[in-house]
Formats: sequence, structure tokens, C-alpha cells
Amino acid sequence: MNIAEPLFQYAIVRQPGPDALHGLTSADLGIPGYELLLEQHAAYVAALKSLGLNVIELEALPGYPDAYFVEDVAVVLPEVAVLTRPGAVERRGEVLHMVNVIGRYRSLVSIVTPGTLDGGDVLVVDKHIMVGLSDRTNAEGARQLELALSPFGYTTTPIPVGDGLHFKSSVNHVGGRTLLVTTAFADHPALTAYDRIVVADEDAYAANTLFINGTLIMPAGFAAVRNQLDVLNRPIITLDTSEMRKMDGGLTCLSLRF
Ligand code: CIR
Repeated sequence: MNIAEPLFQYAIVRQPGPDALHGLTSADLGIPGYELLLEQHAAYVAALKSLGLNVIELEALPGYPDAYFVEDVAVVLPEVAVLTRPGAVERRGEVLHMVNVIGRYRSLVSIVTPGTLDGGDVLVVDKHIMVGLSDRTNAEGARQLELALSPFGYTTTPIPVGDGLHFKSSVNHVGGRTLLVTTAFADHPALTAYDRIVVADEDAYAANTLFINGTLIMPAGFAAVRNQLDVLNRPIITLDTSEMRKMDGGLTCLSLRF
């Protein structure tokens, strides 16, 4: 299997607003410190810029405490962008605020009721798309995504997520034919075409590592995973994400790359 790696030019991010402390979360890690959240977000934006991306920085969106997790509201591919219909009702209004932003770069299609889809459940590896079926993404959302993208030559595999918020909480592409996965996905039949690096259960959060134009961005504090990733011979940037983690967020959620 020959896998083309993406070459991103742009990233969209959104500033966390003061209400970000009161977004959705299942983590029992306390309320984020707002100043520290802003600092960590700024370091993330700086890291994207250091990789040569043009970063489109959106202002905070009052009334939508989770809106800085921009990944969930769209799936942006070279050919087209799909606006999602987030599974969490509280987040649906975020999508409208992305129409004009992404519409400048791509033609748009939308997931519609009764489909639900969060971008965090969508892992694109070259022309293959794995779609997590989760509390946020239903089978109808996955079906609509497949219908929208198959004309462009994408194949789609729906995969139940089990534990964890999103599919990319557990599985991410780290370049070439390699995925970084939690133990739950180590031997998953849908992933056997890929090489898999399996993180230990206590390091599961670090499975949410981001691969951008040949560089890996991983969360700080996971030395064992760093050692595992070193074998890939890619530059690695580590970023502190403690405050986003309190809101169930990680590195992929914070941007839309395209
Ligand atoms: C939510 O529950 O929607 C946010 N607090 C976290 C979203 C994280 N997004 C992602 O993993 N793509």
C-alpha cells in the first residue's frame, strides 16, 4: 500500500473565550486556568506557524465554550470541505460561523439531520477515511460523509469507537503507513493494513498526536511515547496541553489543517 502524506498550507484555529472553562467535559481534572489555557493555545499556534502553515486565527465565539476545538465542525480535504452536524446539540451553532471562513478555500457540503458527525471522529489517511461511530457521530453521519466523498475517490470505513470521546482520541496517523493507537485498537481488524505503534494504557492521551508536513506534535509528559515515536525518525515537537485536556481536548481538536 502506497500512502501519500498530506501537505498542509493552512490551519484554522479559534481563540478560547473566557467561557471555555465551562464547556463540555467528562474528564475529572478540574477547571482549566484561563491564562494558562491561552498560553498553551498560543504555543500551539506558534508551533503551527513554525512549520510554515498560514494560520487563520479566529476570535473567540461567545456562547460556544467549546468552539476553539475547531476540528469538530468540518472535514477539509483538498477537493471539498464537509461541514459537520456535531453530535452535541450545544455545539451545532459553531458550524455556521465556519461557513464563510472555509468557503473562501473550498466548495462546501453539509451533513444534515438525522446525521451527526464530529470532525474528531474522522481520520483521513491519503484516500482512506476511518470514521468513528461514537456518542457524537452516528451511522447516518458516516454514511453521508461517504456519499459526499466517494465521488472524489475516497473509501470510508465506519469503526465503533468504544471508550473515548472520538476516534482520534485513540487512533492517529503519524506518517507513512503508521498509526499511533491505544491498546483497544492494537489488533483491530479495520487497521491491520497499517503498521501500528501501540501506546500503553497510562499513555492513552498521547495517542492524540498530530502529524503535520513531516513533523510530529505530541503532548508533553509522555516520555515513553516519545521514545516509541523516535523510531519514525521525524522531528518531534512537544506541547503542554494540560488545560485543554481538562475539557477532553487534545492537539488534533485545536485546528483544521488543509
Ligand atoms: C467537547 O466535548 O466537544 C469538547 N469539550 C472537546 C472536543 C474535543 N475535540 C476533539 O477531540 N476533536
